[in-house]
Amino acid sequence: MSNILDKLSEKIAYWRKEAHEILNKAGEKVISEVTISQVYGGMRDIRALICDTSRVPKEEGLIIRGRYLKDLVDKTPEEIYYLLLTGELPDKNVLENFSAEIRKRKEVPGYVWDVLKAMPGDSHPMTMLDTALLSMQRESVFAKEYMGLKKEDFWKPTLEDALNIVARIPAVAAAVYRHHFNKGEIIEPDHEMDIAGDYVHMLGIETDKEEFYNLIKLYLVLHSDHEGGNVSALTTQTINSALSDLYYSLSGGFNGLAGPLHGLANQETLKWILDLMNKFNGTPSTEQIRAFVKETIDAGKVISGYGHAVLRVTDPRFDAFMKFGKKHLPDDPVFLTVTRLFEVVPEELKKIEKIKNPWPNVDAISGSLLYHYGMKEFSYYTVLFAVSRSLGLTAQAVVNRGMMFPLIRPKSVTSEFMKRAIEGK
Ligand code: HAX
Repeated sequence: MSNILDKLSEKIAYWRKEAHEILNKAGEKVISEVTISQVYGGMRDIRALICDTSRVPKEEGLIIRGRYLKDLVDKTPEEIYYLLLTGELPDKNVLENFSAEIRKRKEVPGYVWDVLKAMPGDSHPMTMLDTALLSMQRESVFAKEYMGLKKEDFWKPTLEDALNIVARIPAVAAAVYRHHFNKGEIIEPDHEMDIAGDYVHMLGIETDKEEFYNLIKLYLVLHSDHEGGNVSALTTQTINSALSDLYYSLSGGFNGLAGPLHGLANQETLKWILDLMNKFNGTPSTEQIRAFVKETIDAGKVISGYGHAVLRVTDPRFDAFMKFGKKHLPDDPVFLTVTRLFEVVPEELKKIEKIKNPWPNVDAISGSLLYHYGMKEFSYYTVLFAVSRSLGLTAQAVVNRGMMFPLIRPKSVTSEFMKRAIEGK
């Protein structure tokens, strides 16, 4: 795997030098203060992590390695993964070499299928994906090699694990789909296909294959990364900082992604939309939507797919999916409901003072597109998200080990400490 190894060796040497200079020049400079509200409030906006794979300015949304999403929507997951890892988009030759590197690692160990088949049929698809991933921990190159390595080289076996996971996770995820939803035998990977094409092939859904391929490709690109502070990224990197290998770390991140306030929101959103459509026998009117939103809020629930911990505008990933929907499925009733919700929900959420962001996030729309192409089992949607997010989370870990970042270990304080802090003691 000399090409990506050589490229990263060069990049990591440069990034280390850059960090060294920053620390030498301004190590004591204050960049973020911490208020008591932030400590009680989920540490929002405290700048306390480095993540160079992507950033999410609150008024702009996802920017991957300095590039806006609008300039990346036509790329493949392989191109995006190379960009996340190295900071550069590959040219044709580099891409071919990198894609071949991934293709040759596709074979999933046979025992993974046994693990999946042994699980109760009603286990959530995310539990199945996660268990399958964790069962492969014995394959970790990092776990086997780190004892004999210097810290400077920890990123190399981490890269091995990262490439192996990214190459295999679509097959595992497709197997979860076929097994959990009784779709028949698992479909073997095709070693000639790219990540998105093979995933579509292994899911085995009867649909317009070309359009579904384009949707899955876009899906994998849009969900690939979202800086370092979200639940799954922070969890993955915290676990990885203890030198737990990427199988352990990513599995921890996936468990966070499986929460309804994070990645599970795509499942919850589609369920809510279908309930809404069932209640009103089809695409609801504006007034019916207003009533349903009120009913949901009054029941103490959130409107899934709306709001964000960082964003204060419509998520550009939502915009990218909207463009896809308008082009390919403008008359689909579920998609039409999503577009109508977009006209009404922000207005309603703006009326609730405590909600900081009334705008849709990516989960407000992704499910409606999958539903159109025949992936109607919405409890599967977070698995798709996880396949995509594996790109960013593993890239972050490779970079973090390359940078030799230490164990993540912030300080907690007691309520007693807070009381005394208020009194100025
Ligand atoms: N519907 C109803 N209430 C909402 C809301 C929504 N869509 N968004 C925020 N609120 C509420 C919060 O629950 C909170 O209420 P309490 O003070 O009573 O607890 C209050 O408004 C303030 O929240 P906030 O500061 O605006 O938002 P947070 O940073 O606390 O939370 C969330 C961000 C994404 C968790 C939140 O907006 C939410 O629950 N949205 C719905 C779930 C969702 O779509 N999650 C996916 C987010 C994107 C993602 O990670 N994808 O993986």
